[in-house]
Amino acid sequence: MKSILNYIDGQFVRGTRTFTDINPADGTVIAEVSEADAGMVDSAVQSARSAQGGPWARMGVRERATLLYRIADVIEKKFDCLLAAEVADTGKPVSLAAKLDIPRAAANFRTFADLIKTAPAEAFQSETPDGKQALNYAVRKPLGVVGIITPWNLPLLLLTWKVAPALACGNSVVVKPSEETPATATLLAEAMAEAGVPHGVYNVVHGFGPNSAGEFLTRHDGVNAVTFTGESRTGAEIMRTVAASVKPVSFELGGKNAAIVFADCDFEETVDGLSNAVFLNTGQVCLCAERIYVERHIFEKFVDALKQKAENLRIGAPTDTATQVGPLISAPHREKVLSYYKLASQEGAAVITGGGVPQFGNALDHGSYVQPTIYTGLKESARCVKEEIFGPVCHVAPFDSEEEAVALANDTKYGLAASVWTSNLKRGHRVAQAMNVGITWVNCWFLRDLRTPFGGVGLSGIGREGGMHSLNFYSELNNICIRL
Ligand code: NAD
Ligand code: 6OD
Repeated sequence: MKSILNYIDGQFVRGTRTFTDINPADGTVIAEVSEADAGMVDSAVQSARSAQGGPWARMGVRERATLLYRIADVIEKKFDCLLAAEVADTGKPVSLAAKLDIPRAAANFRTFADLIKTAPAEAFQSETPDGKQALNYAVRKPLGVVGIITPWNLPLLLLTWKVAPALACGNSVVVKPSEETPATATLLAEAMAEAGVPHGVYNVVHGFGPNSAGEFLTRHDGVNAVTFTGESRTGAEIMRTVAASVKPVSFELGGKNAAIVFADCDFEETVDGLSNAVFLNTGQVCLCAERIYVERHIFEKFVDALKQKAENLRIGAPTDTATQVGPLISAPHREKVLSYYKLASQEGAAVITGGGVPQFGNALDHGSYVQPTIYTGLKESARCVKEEIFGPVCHVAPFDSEEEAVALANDTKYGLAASVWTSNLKRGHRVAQAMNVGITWVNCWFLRDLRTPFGGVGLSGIGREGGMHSLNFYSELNNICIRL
């Protein structure tokens, strides 16, 4: 059987225990994964600390950027291998991973290589109280060792979204990928070695959260900062763990994102856009729209059109290039999503489409599939409208005025993303600015420019990633004041 190993100080290392990596499309075992115990996590952190004193620390910014470009090149060279591993681990359609996940991994390294070469430093000409001159300038230094903990929905994309800026700033990292999707983090170690990244700069420990590699890493005194993407509840736990040592944290957490559809929208474009926003990656993107508010005149027409889209989606094997919807990540996650499908009916929802499990009559019946699902008729206080489900499902409700739509969209403890669909430019700006979220798209969704701030408010996170925001998190600014 294939083994997925930890990577510490440039060596692939077995753990004392193993767990299985399962293909969610058919329930088969892909590999056995070596779990890092507390001692191995400690070795990984020590190796990352040693790297802070080695050739990595002496490397200039230009040389570091060159290395990041080389990592991107190796990722592209290993495209097929990374693609196959990501598809097997996640069950996402191969067409999606080929278009989104793997190209973004390379783009993440190139973006932060470009940025670090041109990152400005602040400087101020100042005056002393006695009228003399002083000069203040800031220098950017690495934080040291960064602990990186990532989820399963976009494994390589989200891992490299953190590793690339952390390395660009001169840090060394210990990463703990999700136990559900361990493969590409270890394959990235091979890419790092091939690109010539010094030993100890990139380390991987596999395992779970509490009382396992995740907690051992966040609790470790040798870790200077923690960056985490995952559930809001997990973020709260990590916050408690790191509080004792006052480590800086960056958190990208859950969402219950709203879309607002005005009657003056481009109808076809909106239905296409929102079908994508609800069902992409089987609804397992933190930015997915689980709540859609539609102006009353076009409510019925919109629900019918979205229903047609949902029913025409091709559900199937992730490796089939025609597949648009794959399985959920795991059997337990399917149980969770199906429990919300059941709850929606108990809460009084009308099921417009879906609500169950598709039947294939082949090995996919052992996979974690659910039907794309649309509900209407729920009260705004219903749990299915308030809680993140993280599946291919949305609730659609009508509204009568712009003010009402804004109030409904903002009535949530989350605040990650929103989308607004209208051909009225003034209203587009006005409503976008009224959204209590970190990211609002107007007439589009998940259209990314990697230099822009990305993050959430409320239960959706702390801090911003992207562009200079990432570079500022992953560096310490040391201000130097010189009396002239
Ligand atoms: P999760 O919180 O269950 O797990 C994420 C990671 O944290 C895993 O590697 C896990 O092993 C680790 N972990 C769990 N408990 C831990 C602990 N106590 N200490 C240290 N590490 C711990 O999340 P998930 O189920 O993998 O991902 C889905 C969630 O992630 C959804 O809520 C989704 O909205 C969110 N998400 C948010 C963003 C964003 O950018 N805001 C992006 C992707 C996913
Ligand atoms: O595109 C990104 O940079 C990003 N962080 C996406 C997150 C998606 C959440 O599932």
